[in-house]
Amino acid sequence: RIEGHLAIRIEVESQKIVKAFSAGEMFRGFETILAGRDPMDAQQITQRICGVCPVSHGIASVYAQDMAYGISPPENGRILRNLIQGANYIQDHILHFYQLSALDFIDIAAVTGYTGKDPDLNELKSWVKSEISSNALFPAAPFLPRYKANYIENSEINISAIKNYLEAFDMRRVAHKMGAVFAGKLPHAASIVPGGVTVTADARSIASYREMLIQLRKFIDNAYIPDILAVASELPEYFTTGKGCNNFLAYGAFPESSSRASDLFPQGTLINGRYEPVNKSRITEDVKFSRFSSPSGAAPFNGETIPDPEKYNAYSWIKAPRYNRNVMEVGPLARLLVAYHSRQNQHLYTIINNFLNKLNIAPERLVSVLGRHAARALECKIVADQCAKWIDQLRPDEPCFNDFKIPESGKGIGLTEACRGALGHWIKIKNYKIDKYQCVVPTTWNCSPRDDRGVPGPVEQALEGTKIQDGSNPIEAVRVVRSFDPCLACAVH
Ligand code: NFE
Ligand code: MG
Repeated sequence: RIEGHLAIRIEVESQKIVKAFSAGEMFRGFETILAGRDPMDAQQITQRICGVCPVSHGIASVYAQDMAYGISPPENGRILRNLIQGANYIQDHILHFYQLSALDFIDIAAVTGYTGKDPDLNELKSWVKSEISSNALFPAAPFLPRYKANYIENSEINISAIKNYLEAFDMRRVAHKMGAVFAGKLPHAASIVPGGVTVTADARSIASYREMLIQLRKFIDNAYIPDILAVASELPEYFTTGKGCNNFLAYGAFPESSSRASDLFPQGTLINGRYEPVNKSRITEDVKFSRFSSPSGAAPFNGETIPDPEKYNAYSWIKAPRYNRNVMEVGPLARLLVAYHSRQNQHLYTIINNFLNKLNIAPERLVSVLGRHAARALECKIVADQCAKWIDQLRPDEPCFNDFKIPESGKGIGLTEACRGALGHWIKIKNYKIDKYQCVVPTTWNCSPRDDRGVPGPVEQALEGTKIQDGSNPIEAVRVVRSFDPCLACAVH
């Protein structure tokens, strides 16, 4: 239940992780593929980096191109981009909690005690029963008591979450359809272009999006948020597990104006607990332990992607992005903490405070396995609620696109937030073609290997010190890694 090819190696002494190594196991080469192509290919090709967060790659690419061409979208275009990206966020967060993470906490065997009439649950119940009796579900380790001890024991919580797990498939389909109303199709959006979007908004498409959003908001309010609160109440020790580097970076996302003076999620860094605005010139990528012979420590505009599979001491195909040499965690937790500490958005500050009260924890406790899941769930609600406001701001049948000419040369930086965190695309154009394209991607930050100074990346740091009860089943390490929602397809791009 991890997207792509991730390898985690841990060294355990006296039931504690003393060293951890995170590795991307594959080279893809999108940056190389883009060189020499028409710049307008970029928002299409970069979306193919990933089937989970394609919209954010498309958005980052058109932001970079908007800057390079000196254009911006009309109001409708800006709002439609937000609505497409918002639909992708909702789909993706539901995917991560239910399909990817829930079975780390929920005991699926609890469904055997189900006595109600729900046909899906009854079908699942007979399937799980036959798997258990044939030991097929976990051939190497059938439902052993020591496994069970690690799961939630409250059967009511388990069964309700399993029911929602099944419904989550439908909800994700609804979210894809909702986004496709304005994206043309999903997961890879056809309509996102520099200057805006190629669709128009009319009364029918607005009504259609609105209707699907109602279903999704109901699911988020009645299933996702309560399930997170239930897991939190059952396994509170995960509020103190998997702390990590404790530095956070967010580029900001969902512009509320075309100048980006105010984004729904503000940009900023938190280093040693202090908020500062992002300074793009501080972003660099080290490759000492990555399988590249490119120069180390380069800023993205000077960055290169030269694969070196046999490189001595290198253990990953992921580069090591750093901010002013600092290791930075990115993602929903980073966005929430940056919003919270920057106080740029009072509305968000109040929502986060109320949520902390519901969880009955201090903001520091969010820097943990459960904190990352909770931040993701709350963010899903914030985005869905905001989509309801944006859809009302559309002006039917007004322009969604401003025309432009691709210049002979130019450069641009596109910064947004993909679900998993800060995402940047850097484009340089020469002779009307892409001269250079570099992506610095969320999971590249989070799953990065050691940097040139030997400092481990965020996931590696979060694993260090984690207690492992049973060396043959290091479920605690799995939970730490998965709380970052790694996507390796993206990380190695
Ligand atoms: Ni493949 Fe992605 C997100 C991006 S992660 S999922 O969210 O960009 O690096
Ligand atoms: Mg890159």
